[in-house]
Amino acid sequence: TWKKHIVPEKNDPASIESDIVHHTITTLCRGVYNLDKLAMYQATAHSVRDRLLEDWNLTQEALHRENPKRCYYMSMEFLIGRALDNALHCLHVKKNYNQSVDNLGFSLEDLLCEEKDAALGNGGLGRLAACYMDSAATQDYPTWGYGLRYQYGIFKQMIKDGYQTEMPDYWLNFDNPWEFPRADIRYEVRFHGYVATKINEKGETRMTWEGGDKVQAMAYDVPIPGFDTKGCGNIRLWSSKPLNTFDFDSFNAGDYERSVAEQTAAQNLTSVLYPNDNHLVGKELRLKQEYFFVSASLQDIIHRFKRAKCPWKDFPDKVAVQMNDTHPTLAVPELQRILVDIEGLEWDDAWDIVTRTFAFTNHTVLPEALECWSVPMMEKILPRHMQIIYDINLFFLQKVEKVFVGDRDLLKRISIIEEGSPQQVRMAFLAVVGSHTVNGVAALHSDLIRKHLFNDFIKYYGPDKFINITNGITPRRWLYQANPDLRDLITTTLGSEDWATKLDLLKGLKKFADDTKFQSQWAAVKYKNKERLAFWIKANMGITVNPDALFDIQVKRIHEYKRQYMNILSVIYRYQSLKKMSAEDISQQVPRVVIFGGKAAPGYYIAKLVIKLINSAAQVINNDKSIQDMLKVVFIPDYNVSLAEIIVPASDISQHISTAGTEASGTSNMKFVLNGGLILGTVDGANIEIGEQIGAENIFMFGVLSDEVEDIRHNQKYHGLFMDPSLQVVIDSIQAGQFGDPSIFGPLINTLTYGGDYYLISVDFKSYLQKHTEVDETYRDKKSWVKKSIMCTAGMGFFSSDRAVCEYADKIWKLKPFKVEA
Ligand code: 26R
Repeated sequence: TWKKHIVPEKNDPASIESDIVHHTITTLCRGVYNLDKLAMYQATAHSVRDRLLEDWNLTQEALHRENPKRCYYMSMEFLIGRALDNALHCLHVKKNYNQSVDNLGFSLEDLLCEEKDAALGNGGLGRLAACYMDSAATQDYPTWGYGLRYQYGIFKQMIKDGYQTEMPDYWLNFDNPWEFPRADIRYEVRFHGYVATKINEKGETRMTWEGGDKVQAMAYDVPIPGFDTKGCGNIRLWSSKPLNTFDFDSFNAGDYERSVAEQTAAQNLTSVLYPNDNHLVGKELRLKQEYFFVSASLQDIIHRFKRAKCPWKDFPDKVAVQMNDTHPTLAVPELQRILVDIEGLEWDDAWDIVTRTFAFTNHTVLPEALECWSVPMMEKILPRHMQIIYDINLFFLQKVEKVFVGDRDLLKRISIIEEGSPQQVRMAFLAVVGSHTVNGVAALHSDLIRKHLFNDFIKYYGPDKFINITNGITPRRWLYQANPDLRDLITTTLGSEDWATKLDLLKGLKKFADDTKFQSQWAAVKYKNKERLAFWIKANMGITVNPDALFDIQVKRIHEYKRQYMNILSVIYRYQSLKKMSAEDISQQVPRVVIFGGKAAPGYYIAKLVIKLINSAAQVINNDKSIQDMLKVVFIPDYNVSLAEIIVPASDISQHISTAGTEASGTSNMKFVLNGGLILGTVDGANIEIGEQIGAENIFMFGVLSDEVEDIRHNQKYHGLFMDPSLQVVIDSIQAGQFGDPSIFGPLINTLTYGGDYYLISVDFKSYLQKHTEVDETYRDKKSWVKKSIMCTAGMGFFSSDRAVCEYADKIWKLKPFKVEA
């Protein structure tokens, strides 16, 4: 049929070669004689994308025809990274592409690096969304992502004089082959205006939202290839455009410039991803982004639902919506508004539909990260929603009050509206009330939100509404693609590559853990990955690191609760210890390379000082000949998904050392262990479950437990701090100017002393140093280390995002796979 005319059917190297040349001439309009790498990447990407199209169309047509229940994953962030390598693996055409690109005089691995990361996320939450889209597509779940098409992703980080500076990430500068603009899919989104009453066709009085300003949302589709399946998923991203109407009022007033300015403002709505991770800065533009996102997505979902002409009460049988944290929570009052004001349903019938549709995932317990919006701001921008939220709250509190008669304190605590001036809307509470299920992202985290954040809600709803789904990561990107040598070794050893979609099969490696030959193959792979990272560091930073040293890595957003500060303090302690040793003793030490990476929110002063301290310490330590290269410190700039793919396979140890109870889950911990790296970590987040899966003997854990933290903080407040002497020595050396002008670090040091050491660095410091010693001693015994490394990978089956997505589908979405036949 017609498809045959456009879809490439042959995947032999010669056919691929001619497809690439074809795109060079047609899509790029360039001659083959003056091609640079970027152009060659683009032609290659277009030819790969052609091969995805058939799957995408097949899947979407079949879904349209059969109309099964679907799930929509609503997320303000998708931290996807690069697409080309992933697509090549999913389609199983990488070998042949290698050959074709080679024939054309380029190297495929070089071309892959030409692609800009799609960095539409801050960190954990955004990357999780990307992993879940991969797993949903691979397992044929009819799931779409909805998000925003920011023109600027997370900023580029540069280090100048040891300090972080930020540069805009204008990632759409060149053509992006991985998105399809859908000029025909547009919706109007309103802001401001006023609420009026009207009489509808049934003669009932209804509210109506009128006036205000409108902008347009246009859809861009990003195909998400599944691995080993014809099925192909989709993320629909919205971009704001000016409404193509003419503002006659402005025109009549002769104010042409103002008309244009308004159009520009409309476009700016989706310009930039807010770079704050775990810290709310209640900006009006951010609230507008959230509503724009929710409004466009719901209009699209409802448009699709209506095509099948089902009655409204069936909506929850056709549609499940997962809210990735509270950022999409305005979807709750928005759906209620559409059903009551526009579709004419009764309040209770509408509310029943709403609460059977939505579910909500909480990703953080940090109080400063919980979204609250001021009522006056909300009233101004979304007047009708504010009324609906008040009504939702009123009906909810009335029901609570029936069960807990006269408990004023409870009502005050549980209210969606927080009293104060101004009043605030607690988005997490609105999300709980508007959802049928709420989940945390690791066992400990889910326990903690049941015990604290949502405890009052359990009194009313009972415990079943609050469940745990431990996070997962996609083994395709994070092992199969990022670690080709380990992939091949595992595949040969297990006899097939089925583990890539059934990660539990990795446990088959356990029986080789004592096999000397396998151990040395395993160690050789790790060594090669460390060489690859060492090469990158040399080439990009000019620092020489020795792959024989123990690679000790901490890469994640820079935040006080993640305690990169404690890490660098311990590095300085190690440095001081080396300085006290004789040359002979120094030569007997285990050499270490300590690697940091991560971005600080641009307004997060203390986090930026941590980066400066790391770089200042590195400067001194790396240039001190007397320690015989036994210690090196590297801060890798601009940590992102693509860099993670090089860094993760190269760790001996990675650090996940948050104050107990503060890291909801962590997912990079899973990535490192999957690649045979050991963890040095606190009893927090998913570290705990990782330890249970791989065995306590294969993980280095230390520090106080989460249920001790409150008491310790209380004691510190009333009885003062106990500063560990080893920590005091380190602080003294900073204050003595050993790492440059000490006045720079004053505010940072104050967080330990005058700040009351909120994150308990001085409390955990001693046991942290002890664990470091244990790590060194264990590393000396290469054989037992390799065995641990093998046992790490072998025990990680549980942490596949395939398992996590299955749990969401079974327990929350009530969703079945929908297989597309070839
Ligand atoms: C609203 C704004 C201030 C904001 C708050 C928090 C923006 C972004 C965030 C990011 C948070 C929610 C986040 O990324 N949390 C991380 O989610 C991961 C995936 O579940 C967890 O692994 C990780 O522990 C958690 O910090």
